Amino acid sequence: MIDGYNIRRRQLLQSFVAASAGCLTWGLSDVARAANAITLPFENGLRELTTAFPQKGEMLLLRSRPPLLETPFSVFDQGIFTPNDQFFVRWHLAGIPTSIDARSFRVRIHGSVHREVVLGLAELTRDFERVELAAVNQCAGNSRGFFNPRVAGGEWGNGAMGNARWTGVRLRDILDRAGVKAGAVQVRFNGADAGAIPATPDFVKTLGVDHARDGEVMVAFAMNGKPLPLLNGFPLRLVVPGWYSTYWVKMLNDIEVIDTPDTNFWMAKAYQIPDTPHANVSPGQSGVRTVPINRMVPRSFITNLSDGAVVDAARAQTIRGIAFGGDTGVRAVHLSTDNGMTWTLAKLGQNVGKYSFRRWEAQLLPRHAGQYVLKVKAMNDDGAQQPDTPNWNPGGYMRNVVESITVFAA
Ligand SMILES: Nc1nc2c(c(=O)[nH]1)N[C@H]1C(S)=C(S)[C@@H](COP(=O)(O)O)O[C@H]1N2
Ligand SMILES: [Mo]
Repeated sequence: MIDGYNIRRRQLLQSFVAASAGCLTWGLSDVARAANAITLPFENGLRELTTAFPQKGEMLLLRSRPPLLETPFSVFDQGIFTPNDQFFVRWHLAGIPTSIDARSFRVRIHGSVHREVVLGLAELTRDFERVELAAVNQCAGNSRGFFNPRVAGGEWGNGAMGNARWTGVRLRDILDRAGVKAGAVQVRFNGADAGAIPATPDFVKTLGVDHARDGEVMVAFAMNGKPLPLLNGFPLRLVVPGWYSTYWVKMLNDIEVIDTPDTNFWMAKAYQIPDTPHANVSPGQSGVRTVPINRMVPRSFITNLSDGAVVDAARAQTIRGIAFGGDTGVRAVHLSTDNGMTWTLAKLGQNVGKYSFRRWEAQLLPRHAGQYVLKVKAMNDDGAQQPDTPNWNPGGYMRNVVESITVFAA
């Protein structure tokens, strides 16, 4: 199904070693002052383009340490898989290992289990069935910069997302090796990163036991057929298809089965959304019950034209882009070229799995010179559609309003 994609174990292990051999360092001083910059269309949207980060090509710089790097939007026009070297990067804590020794790296499975298990990369790639799936990894705060009124947090444009083919082993198989005890309720994941000071709560995330054992949640060791870049979680990360990437714990070295619900900061305080339809509240509204963020919602984007583009009024143009369904597949994408008055069904590209980006394309037939407001709207396999008006919440989470750009036919 996925063409020519079959990494052999030996190659994989060799590339692990190669990837971990060099000591990868970066820091404020290493970040070259690039001449290039991009202005995102909101207040304080000027972003330097940087190539100063290890294993990364040109990225929009939001913050150096810990790094926040956004994918330049033009990358999404090139295909449905986001190249590893331009895949966005987001870390919360300053203490990120700058090198990992693939030979000695271990992940420990412990807690409410019958036997503690410690696995190296050799065992993981040898003793478990290998699985593979295409899935979108999207930050809960993707597009936060567009929130109005503005909210605190990483002021991302639309590039805090990416789609990759993930290869790894089922979390269920690993948990079964340890034997989850009856009465266990959740599974907690921790990576090799740490805060700069002990008072900073360690970044840990939790899933319910049934979700963790659903056979789709994966411990991935490869991304688009190659070891994960260090900044995307080398050598192992959790992949939680259909859920926001806050759960996709990177540099995963600790899996703990727990028998009481987790109350740590990153579950109980951070990444909480209003328990309202579409996580939507009015600015200033108080007393709203919140829940941990969870499933993604559908989105779609035009990728071959940007706002303000000039197109040829004398001929039909192909408009194309990407869509994803969130926690299920894309059922339909509609394009409007008259500011939402009428809609036409777009043609969908190849379906490589329900959690993946999917291509769409449609025609613009300018009948006269002038302005055209283009809108694109996706519906997922559960019938959920993008809303016509933006949702709002204090965390700046889950934006998925119908996107709109204006082009000029001349
Ligand atoms: N260990 C660790 N894993 C982490 C995080 C982190 O700070 N530390 N951040 C999470 C969040 S909020 C996001 S958006 C994704 C980003 O994944 P990426 O950097 O591979 O794009 O990593 C997730 N996994
Ligand atoms: Mo995130």
